[in-house]
This record gives sequence, structure tokens and C-alpha cells, in this order.
Amino acid sequence: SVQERTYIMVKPDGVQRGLVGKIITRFEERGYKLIALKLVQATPEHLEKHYADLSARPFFPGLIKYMASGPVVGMVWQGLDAVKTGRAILGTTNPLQSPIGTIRGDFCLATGRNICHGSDTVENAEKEITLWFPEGVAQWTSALETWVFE
Ligand code: YYY
Ligand code: MG
Repeated sequence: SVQERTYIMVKPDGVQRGLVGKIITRFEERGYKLIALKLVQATPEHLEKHYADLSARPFFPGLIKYMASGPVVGMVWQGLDAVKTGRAILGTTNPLQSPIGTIRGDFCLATGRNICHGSDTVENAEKEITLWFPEGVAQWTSALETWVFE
């Protein structure tokens, strides 16, 4: 739906490498609407909730340490097919398999330093939005909407 929302996050390596603007630009240029944005230093406890589904995986401790190693930029983007298309904009989990033209395919090389996160289902997107933006998101009408959508 045109109202679909996804949680996109620039990970600490993406922030340190100065890629926040480029990542935002890809979502803006595609026609998505930014409805929430913040830079936060997340605690390990918060990140353990975000990645709860992966807690049994061998890479989990390293993932939490990496994600807590510096600030992240969390954002919510809204628009047609935001979850699936958002994942397509990011690329595959392993950047080496990610096509050129995707964020991961253009800017990184290692799975454990893949610079960005995107929700994988609409249900998980809503959970992640609540976890990272308990204060809620903005509601605004973009002047571009009538040109991006029929
Ligand atoms: O959704 P996505 O980020 O593409 O992958 P997930 O399977 O949800 O894993 C989350 C995160 O964990 C991934 O972006 C990097 C890291 N990771 C890892 O370090 N090693 C793996 N074998 C798999 C995932
Ligand atoms: Mg995932």
C-alpha cells in the first residue's frame, strides 16, 4: 500500500564512513517520504530486542557489539511497497552478492559491516518502528506525492 512503512537504519560503520546522506538520498530520490529520523547511541539491551530473532546465532554477540560501537541513524520511510522495495534498495545481506546499484553493492564488502538495516516484513517493520520511535512518527503531506503516485 501507499501507506506502507519500513524501518531503515544506518549502522555505526555507515555513520562513521559518512554515508548517512547518500543512504537518505536513495530513499528520497525513489519517491519515499521520510516520517521519522534520529541519531542515537543504542544500548546493547535495546539492540538485543531489535535483533531478538537472531539471538541463538553464533554471530549474535559480535553483531550486538558492532551495533553498539557508535551511533546509528534510524528512520522510517513511507510509500508504495516500502518494505520489499526498501530491502531491494539496500541489497543482499552479504554485500559481495549484492548487485551494483544497491547500497550494499556499492558501498561495502563484509556481511558483518554491511552499513544498513531494513525491515524484512510489514509486521516486523511495525514492531521495529515502535521499538525505535516509541514517541511516534510525523504525519505530513509531501508536495511530491501527487507526482510520484497516480
Ligand atoms: O536483514 P539483513 O540485515 O539483511 O540480515 P539478517 O539475516 O537479518 O541479519 C542481521 C545482520 O546480522 C546482518 O545485516 C549482518 C549480521 N549477520 C552476520 O554478521 N553474519 C551472518 N552470517 C548473518 C548476518
Ligand atoms: Mg534482518
